[in-house]
Amino acid sequence: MFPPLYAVLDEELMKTPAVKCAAELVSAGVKLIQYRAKNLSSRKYFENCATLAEALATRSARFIVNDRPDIAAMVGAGGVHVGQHDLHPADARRICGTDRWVGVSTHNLEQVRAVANTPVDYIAVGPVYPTATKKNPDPVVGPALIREARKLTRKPIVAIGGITLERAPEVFAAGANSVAVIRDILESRDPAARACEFLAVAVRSQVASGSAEGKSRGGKRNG
Ligand code: TZP
Ligand code: MG
Repeated sequence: MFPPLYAVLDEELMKTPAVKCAAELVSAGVKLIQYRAKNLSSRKYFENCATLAEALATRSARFIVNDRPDIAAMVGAGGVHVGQHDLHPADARRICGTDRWVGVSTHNLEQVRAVANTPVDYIAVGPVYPTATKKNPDPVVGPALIREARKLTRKPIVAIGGITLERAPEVFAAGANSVAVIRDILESRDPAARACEFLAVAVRSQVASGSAEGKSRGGKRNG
């Protein structure tokens, strides 16, 4: 099963040190964690990624490095996430090998189609809703693009951009396998408790939609 919650640790929005924040989220049951830092030097980004990779190595979560396949490979991370302006997923794959995940951001159906038959491990689609987190975001795509993407690919789809606990059921119902969340978790008073709530919403949504994930948990198909 693809992890239904993808917690993204943005360096500028974390209220506790990254390693502590990551450890708390993993203890809450989060299985997929990305580190994102847009304003650090390459050297500092590498150092922080190395520290996080080491801290998470013995944990049950996969650690994804944003933007930089080279750093993901060097620190022994569990994967890399590339956008439309980063290295092409095929080149990220050459650097990261087959054991690490390569995920890619898409913002329209054409971009989804372009990666649907390439060896990426998941396709992120967004921004689904307005977001203040990403600088110069692409236009909001709404859950409609998740529905269209779902028809195009069986690869895991990760919804991103403005995802809140309240909006999560709608994107799972549209066909997302997972929600990537920054602000709603990091800015809450208790990020680990908030993550738990997301995980509970994911289970309820997947059972309600009769997805494979829901059925593997013993849920019944709805109609
Ligand atoms: N890519 C598309 S939207 C976004 C990224 C990195 C930011 C998502 O952050 P938030 O705070 O969950 O809206
Ligand atoms: Mg990027």
